[in-house]
Amino acid sequence: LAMENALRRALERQQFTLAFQPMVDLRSGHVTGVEALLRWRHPELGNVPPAEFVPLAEACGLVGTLGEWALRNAAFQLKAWRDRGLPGLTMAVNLSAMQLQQTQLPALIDNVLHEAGLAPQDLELELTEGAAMQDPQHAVAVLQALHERGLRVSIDDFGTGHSSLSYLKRFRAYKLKIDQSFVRDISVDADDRAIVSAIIHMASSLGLQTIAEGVETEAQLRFLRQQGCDEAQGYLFSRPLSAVQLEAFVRDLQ
Ligand code: G
Ligand code: G
Ligand code: MN
Ligand code: NA
Repeated sequence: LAMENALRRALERQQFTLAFQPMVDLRSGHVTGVEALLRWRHPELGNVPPAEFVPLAEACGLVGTLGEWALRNAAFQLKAWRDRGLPGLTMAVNLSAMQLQQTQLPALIDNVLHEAGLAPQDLELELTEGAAMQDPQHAVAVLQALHERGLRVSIDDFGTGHSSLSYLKRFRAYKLKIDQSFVRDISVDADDRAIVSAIIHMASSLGLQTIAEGVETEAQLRFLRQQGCDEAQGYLFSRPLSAVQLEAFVRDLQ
């Protein structure tokens, strides 16, 4: 209950912010989009990481409110960048397993897009493979409904969540985000190279896009390019940035 009150207060007192990490196209070198990452700046506790507060929000039933806040703010930030002349970015927003259980989720997303004046293709919804596989039958139904609305779903932390090829197809996924645990050691570990290569080639055969997460070195980037990975995200390009920093980062690259 104490934590529930702290989370409610944090929402009221605007202690939550979003950070934005660029996603880079490996052929053109252009920033294609950003991932919105929730941040909680608590006056006494300092920066509380999402790995701690998202599970708390789920446990006390506030993850719907928090998820809606993140979705709405991310959408309006993208609109603001467009109005300031930043072209062509997509906005990726993380969904938690519990948001998938909310029957009003597709309608909520419709409303937010409408209010922000965005099209479905402007948004990417990231769902971890593990969250999708908690109740895969239900996930198939929700992801189908989102797909019918023209929304793109990325399977996050891919390779850690035990999905099967048949589910990948039924999830109607648009993109696989290769988990950073496989990317970290591709320069030194032949098994990780084999796993990453297999994911990229399988995705390509299935008509899915690929993005590698946690790319930190030129050597990792070279291997990913050789294998035909579409996009990358990681400290090599940029850490998660404030809205102002992100805009400057994109303009510098143009
Ligand atoms: O940068 P970072 O430590 O913040 O991200 C840690 C994890 O928190 C990531 O796995 C990310 O998916 C998750 N996360 C960040 N923002 C959100 C959000 O808005 N909703 C949900 N459900 N998870 C988020
Ligand atoms: O949603 P997801 O689990 O993908 O969130 C990405 C997490 O990985 C965030 O915590 C983000 O800050 C972190 N991250 C992003 N780029 C890098 C990177 O290059 N290296 C490492 N170690 N972490 C990263
Ligand atoms: Mn993510
Ligand atoms: Na991830």
